Amino acid sequence: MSNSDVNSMAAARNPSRTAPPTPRRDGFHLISNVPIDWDKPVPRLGTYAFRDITYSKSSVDAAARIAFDRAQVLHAFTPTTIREIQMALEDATDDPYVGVVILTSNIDAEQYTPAFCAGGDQTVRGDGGYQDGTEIAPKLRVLDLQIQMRRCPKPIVAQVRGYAIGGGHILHMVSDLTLASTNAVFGQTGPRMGSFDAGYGCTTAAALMGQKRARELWFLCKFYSAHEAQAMGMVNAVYKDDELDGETARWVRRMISNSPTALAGCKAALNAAQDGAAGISQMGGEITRLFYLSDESREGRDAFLEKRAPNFRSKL
Ligand code: S0N
Repeated sequence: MSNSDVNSMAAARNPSRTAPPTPRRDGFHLISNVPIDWDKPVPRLGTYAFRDITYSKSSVDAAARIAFDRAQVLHAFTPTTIREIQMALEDATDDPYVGVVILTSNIDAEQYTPAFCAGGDQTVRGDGGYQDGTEIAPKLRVLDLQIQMRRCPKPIVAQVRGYAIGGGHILHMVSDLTLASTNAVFGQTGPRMGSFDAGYGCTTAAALMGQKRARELWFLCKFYSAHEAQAMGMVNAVYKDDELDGETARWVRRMISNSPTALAGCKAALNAAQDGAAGISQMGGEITRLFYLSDESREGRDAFLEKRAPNFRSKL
C-alpha cells in the first residue's frame, strides 16, 4: 500500500456493511514505522554554524529535527544552546515544506548517561540569569524559547530519552506532544537548586496534570518514570527505546498528512485559554491569514491601489 493510500480515510475500511466499530478504522496502524531518514542536515544557517545542537530535515517526511548535542553535560543548555534552538525553530516555522518539528537529543549511551536535557547549565548561571559571554546581560533566554514554541503554528514533538529535568522538563511540557523511551525520567528540581519557573513551568504543569500533581512535582522535586509521567498526563506514549524512532515516525507521518491549517487552528485554540491576549493574538493571526486569502479581503487592497471606493459586498 502506498503512502497516499494509507493517508486515505478509506484505507482501513472493512467492506462488510455490518463490521463492528473499531478504533483501528483510523488506519494509524497502517502507517509505516520505519525511522525517518534525516537526509538533509543543516549544519549552519547563513554564516552561523551550530555548535550545541544539530538541525536536520527529511526530504521524504516533511519534518525537521532539532537535537541537543551536549551529551557530556546531559544536554544542559547555555544561552548559546537556546539561541541555536531559536534559530532552527524559526527556520522550521518559516519553511513551508516542514510540517512537524521534533525536539530531541543526540544520545551517546556508550559514553554518557542518556538525557533529553538536564536544564540550565549551572556553570553559566549568574546573577539574574544565565551568561556564557554571549548575552548583553544575564537573562533567562529559555523563557523566550518557550513562547516561540507556543507561537509556532506547527506541532512540536518532544522525543525524550533519559533525563528530562528542570528547564529541560519544561521544554518537553511546552512541546505539543511528548513521546518517551521507557528509560525516560521526568522531574523538576528548581526548589532544590534555588530557582523556579513561575511561567509556563508551573502553569503548563497544572494544565497537564492538575493542581495537586503539579504542586507535588514542584514542591517535592520527585522524579517520575516514563509510565508514571504518562499516567500523570504529561506524556502521550511510551515505547521501548529501540522502537521509539520508528513510532515517532508514525506519529509524524500521520500529522504531516493532515491539514496544516487545521492543525494550526487546533494548536491556536488549545493555547488560547491558557495564553490570554497572546493566545487570542495567535488565533487571530490564523483567522486573518485565512481572511487575506479571500476576495473580500483582497478588495480592500485592490480598491486602495486603484484609487476607488471598495465594494466589499460584491465579493461575498
Ligand atoms: C540529571 C541528574 C539527576 C543525573 O544524574 P547523574 O546520572 O548522576 O549524572 P551527573 O554526574 O550528575 O551529571 C553528568 C555530568 O553532567 C553535568 N550536568 C548535569 N546537569 C547539569 C546542569 N544542569 N548544569 C551543568 N552541568 C550539568 C554534571 O555536572 C556531570 O558533569 P561532570 O561529569 O563533569 O561532573 C543530575 O545530573 C542533576 O541533578 N543535574 C542537575 C539537574 C537540574 O537541577 N537542572 C535544573 C537546572 N535549572 C534549570 O533548568 C532552570 C532553567 C531556567 O533557565 C529557568 C528559566 C525560567 C525561570 C527560572 C529558571 C530557573 O533558573 O529555574
